[in-house]
Amino acid sequence: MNYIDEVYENLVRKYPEEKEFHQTAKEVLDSLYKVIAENEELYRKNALLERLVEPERSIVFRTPWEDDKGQIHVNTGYRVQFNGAIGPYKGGLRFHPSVRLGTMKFLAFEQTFKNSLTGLPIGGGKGGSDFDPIGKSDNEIKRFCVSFMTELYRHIGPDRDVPAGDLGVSGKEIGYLFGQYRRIRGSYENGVITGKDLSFGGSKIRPEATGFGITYFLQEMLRDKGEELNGKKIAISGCGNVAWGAAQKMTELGAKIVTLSDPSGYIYAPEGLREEHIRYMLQVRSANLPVGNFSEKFGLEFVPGKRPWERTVDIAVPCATQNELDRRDAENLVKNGVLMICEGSNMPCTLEATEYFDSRGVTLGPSKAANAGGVAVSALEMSQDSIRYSWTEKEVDEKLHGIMKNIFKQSKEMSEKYSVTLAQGANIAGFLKVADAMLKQGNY
Ligand code: NDP
Ligand code: 2IT
Repeated sequence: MNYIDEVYENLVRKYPEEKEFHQTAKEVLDSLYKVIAENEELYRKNALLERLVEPERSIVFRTPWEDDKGQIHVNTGYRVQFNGAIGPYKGGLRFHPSVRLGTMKFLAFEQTFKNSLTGLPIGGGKGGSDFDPIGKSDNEIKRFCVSFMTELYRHIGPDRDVPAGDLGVSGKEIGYLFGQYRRIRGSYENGVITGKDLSFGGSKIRPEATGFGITYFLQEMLRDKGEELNGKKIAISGCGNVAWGAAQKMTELGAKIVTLSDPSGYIYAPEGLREEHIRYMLQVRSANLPVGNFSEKFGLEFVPGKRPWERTVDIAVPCATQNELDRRDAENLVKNGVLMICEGSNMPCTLEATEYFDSRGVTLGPSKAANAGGVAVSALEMSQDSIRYSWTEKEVDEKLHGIMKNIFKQSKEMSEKYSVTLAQGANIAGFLKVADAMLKQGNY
């Protein structure tokens, strides 16, 4: 049997429950056929692919915490240290009730290739918990973060593993987590976590970085097709950190953002979001308000229980969560003339949706490449913490812009070299660097 198919079948047999991990593994492995064929004997002999799909380490721990009434609850904490060949494990923490080990493995696997694409020395990791921050008081969130870090601290460090935020984890939680780490360690190692406030070693532009990076990547995709962002009608999903950064930069560059969403439905702004709407997104995110509030406050149309993909737009930019755009959504978008898709959230398109876009010639900017700006600025935050210095907004933004352009360039070059899609080109570029480092370091 073909080496790639063999590795994939074994992993499905070994971990039958981990559907999201199967999905990302299949997507990546399927893009490597031509690359593996060039050197199959070497890769097989070194069990390179078997090692690539098995995390170096998965840590699972009990996280008890006390609610405001004195009742104790128990959640499960995770940290998957997937691949440390090119640098310390790096990746966010997700607090969401859907989190399981398989979710963490899928995200940490994706992170390995994404981090490699940034060109910066960071390995792949991800962590989190099935804790649901929605409906919790500030004190409950704080007690949860303290408990989570009281176990996590022994597995992380500025040269070892560096967490950050993700879905459900933003600056506030990062502050509580770092405070507890510092207390336990008794030394000021602020490079241990990124996404910090500016007052204790955070980087300028980190909150905006993922969304700005998506915009810069989209600009490259458009330029490549002889198009420009100015005047484009764009559907964004989600209403959190990533959606906010993307809406802000795309609007500044002349695009019209016509939708935002959450699990309850979406809002429609036919003339495009205005500055006051984008500012209000921050309040919605921090107070966990439903997007329907845009309707009460600004009179925008709210469509309950539906996704934004039913609208006629030039570009779709999913920024909420995994598998939020399926084959039916893809058919709708194509029927309505969508030009391209730029993925903001991790793995937003199902495999069937991606295949459909490919079959209809719709270019897809893959999340591993398009949303790498967040982790890239996290790595720049680590650099600033190491040299005990802080770069200006302009300096960080310019570095981010250069990194995103370079990610597009690498992905495009690989897609041309191997006659594959842009998404597959990104996987190949990310893979080659990690594989090279793994082979040169022996058999770990
Ligand atoms: P946030 O928690 O800030 O925001 C997530 C948003 O998506 C919220 O508005 C949330 O609504 C909404 N949402 C969640 N689940 C669904 C769903 N099933 N259907 C519709 N809307 C949903 O997270 P981020 O913005 O940080 O992350 C969004 C995505 O981007 C994730 O996939 C994350 O992994 C990825 N990402 C994040 C980076 C970062 O730096 N933060 C970097 C790169 C990728 P509600 O709050 O009501 O649930
Ligand atoms: O998915 C991601 O790239 C993130 N959540 C950001 C990770 C990071 O370490 O900044």
